[in-house]
Amino acid sequence: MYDIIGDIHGYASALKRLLEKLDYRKSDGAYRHPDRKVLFLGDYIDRGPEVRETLRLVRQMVDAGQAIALMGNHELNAIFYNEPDGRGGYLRPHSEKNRKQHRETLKDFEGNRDDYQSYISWFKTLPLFHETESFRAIHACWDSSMIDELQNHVEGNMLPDEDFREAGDRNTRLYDLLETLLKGREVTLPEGLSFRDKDGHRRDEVRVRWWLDPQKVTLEDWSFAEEMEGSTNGNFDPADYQDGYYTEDEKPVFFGHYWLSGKPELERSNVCCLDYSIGKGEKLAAYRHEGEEELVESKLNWVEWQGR
Ligand SMILES: [Mn+2]
Repeated sequence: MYDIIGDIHGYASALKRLLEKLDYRKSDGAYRHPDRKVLFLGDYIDRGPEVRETLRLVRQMVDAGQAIALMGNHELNAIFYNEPDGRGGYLRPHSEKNRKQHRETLKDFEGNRDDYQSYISWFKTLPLFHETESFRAIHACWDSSMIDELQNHVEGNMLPDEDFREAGDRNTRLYDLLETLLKGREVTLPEGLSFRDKDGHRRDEVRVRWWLDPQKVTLEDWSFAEEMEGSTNGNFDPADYQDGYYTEDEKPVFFGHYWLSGKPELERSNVCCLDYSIGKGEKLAAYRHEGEEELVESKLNWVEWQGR
């Protein structure tokens, strides 16, 4: 049985407090529980001050057989940031924006280049998703048909080393698959509508709640954009979005990624997002799963940020 833990983003001290709250204790070099294991949902790095300590702790648990650590989009970005593109640059360009996103990680590894490179190699071994009899887990978006497609590439839910170059090429299907599964499903807004993202950039591609039926919700409820700008004659026509969604009768699914705020709660009895924005000074959340098909809010646990 698993305790499933959301995005950590370099806040090792919060992770230790959460593990202790869940009755894990450190022995023989790793946190352990007498009869449970942890499933981490990815995004261990960037943002927080203790990236290296977070990675050490998570990897120790994985190496000791006490945890599974999935890949998040930040780990994938870090792989691409370090992977030569064959033309003198990198698959993820070292632009100001990309350097800024990775800054806290680079800073924490300053003077420890070998250690940094060893984690980059380790990231390549992280599984992209996990499924058991009783639940599913992925960093951002469970799309069954895309996961079926990904099965042609993966071995043991991991991408083979030699496929990362293809995965970092925007012109490949593999890139699209990882983009959706690890960064979430996005749709283009109807003409005339846009929104501003958290960095103030105007955008018309918006993340959507992929577990809701677009035929039955408003555009405001479906999308993650807080405030729309502009107007449209065409309005929102759900008939334009027939891609399917994660239905009420599927297995419980756990994911992180969406920077939720406030008191942790379930999205639905089979849908649980565990990213409660510790990376922005809020909470680190977990769900104690005991095999149930209907998730219950009383099994959510969390710790508050306590300052640096
Ligand atoms: Mn993420």
